[in-house]
Amino acid sequence: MANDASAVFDTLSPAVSKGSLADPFTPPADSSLWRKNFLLGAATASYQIEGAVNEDGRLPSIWDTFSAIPGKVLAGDTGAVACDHYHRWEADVEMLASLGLEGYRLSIAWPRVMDAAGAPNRKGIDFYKRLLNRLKEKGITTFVTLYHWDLPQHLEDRGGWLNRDTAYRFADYADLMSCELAGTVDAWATLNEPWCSAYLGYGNGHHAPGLANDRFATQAMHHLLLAHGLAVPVLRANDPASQKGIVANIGRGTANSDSAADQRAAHLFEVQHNAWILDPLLKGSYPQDLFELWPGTEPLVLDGDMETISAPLDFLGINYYFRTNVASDGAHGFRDVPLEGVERTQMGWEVYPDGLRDLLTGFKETYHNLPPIYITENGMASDDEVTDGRVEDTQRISFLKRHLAAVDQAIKAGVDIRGYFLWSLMDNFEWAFGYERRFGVVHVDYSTQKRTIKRSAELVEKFLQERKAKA
Ligand code: IFM
Repeated sequence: MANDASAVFDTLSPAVSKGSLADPFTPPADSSLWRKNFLLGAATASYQIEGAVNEDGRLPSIWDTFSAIPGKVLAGDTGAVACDHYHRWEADVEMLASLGLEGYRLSIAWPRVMDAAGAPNRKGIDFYKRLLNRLKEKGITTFVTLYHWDLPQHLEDRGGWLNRDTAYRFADYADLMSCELAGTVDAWATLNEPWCSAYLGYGNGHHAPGLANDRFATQAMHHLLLAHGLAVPVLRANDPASQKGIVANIGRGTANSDSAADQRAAHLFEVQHNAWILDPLLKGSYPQDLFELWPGTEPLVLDGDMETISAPLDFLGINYYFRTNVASDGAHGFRDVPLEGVERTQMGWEVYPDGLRDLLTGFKETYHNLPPIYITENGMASDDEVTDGRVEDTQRISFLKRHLAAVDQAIKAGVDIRGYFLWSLMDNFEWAFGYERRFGVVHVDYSTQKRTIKRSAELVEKFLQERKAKA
């Protein structure tokens, strides 16, 4: 399948070009990854893999509605079947365990487990009970995200994240799930990537529910963070032994020149991508520079909200993918200036591992109460094909190796990083890009649902075996 990324791919150095295995995965002997308590796992999300959208009482989510609108998702794809994980979960858990992965990060579909009146949907809850029990039997550490973007449509019909009431409904949902699943979850994350829910969902409309207004984005963000803050004490009360945290996607912004205007643009990029979420969580306030970028968009904040939002966390989940080179837009914002001649992935995203290290070390400086960190997502999409039963995803192997080296550098610089989850365990529904973009370390043939272990997964498995043998 031809695309921009494949053109860039062909220009890569021999060490990372197609078909070469000259750059294997195994980290150097002095890497922190050899520590046996550094958790190495893989992640997925409910709407991206489960399918079975009309089964066992599941209600529609905003992504069912959005993906049914022509033009919103590439090729008109939807999550109706996805990886059919709802029916194939047992084989998928076997596959995860056979790869030796130590951790699994999954999310719960809110519309599967509660009806519109807030009553439990027993069949949906039982699915997650069976899944988590099996993972525990296999000795796999479980990270469970409560909200990975599949808001029940009936809540969106009442305003979704623009309605403060959704935050309270989320706390009810967290209450139900933590009562039901206590003891099978090692770590709870309230939200996955509130930046995407707020900005892509309500700010530019690229994601469900598809609204486009900066003021909506800041208000949606406030209600998402409030939902998080309301849920944390509920999770603590119901499931005291587990860790509680949240997952943020972070973006590296670099300046296109040394000019003060471009430097300021890069700063504003990172305020918009990182400080917008991390400041309220870790400092109890919104960064004022955000409102320089988007004048007049201050959200409505009630007394006590910021204290609720900034309650201490046990961990912070960090998702990192790429950097963006920016310049001043000549007004009070920034504009992207894509760099030429850099390595890119199938998404067109620049491969820039230093950005992960630099952001993590920067957060340690900025936030004195930075909790322990898990890299809850990192990975890349490539145009993978099965040839003679094999998938040689050479660019991914090199990508993972370099990003894990960046994690090691951050650890050596003093950042407390406890684990890393590959995004993703298997190819899946990549939101507005449908099934074309393949992020998995396992290939999925969507016409047969056949899973094929990619070379990257084999090398991760080999490393984990070696690490185990040394322990
Ligand atoms: O697939 C997504 C995931 O759902 C959230 N983080 C980024 C991934 C790749 O775009």
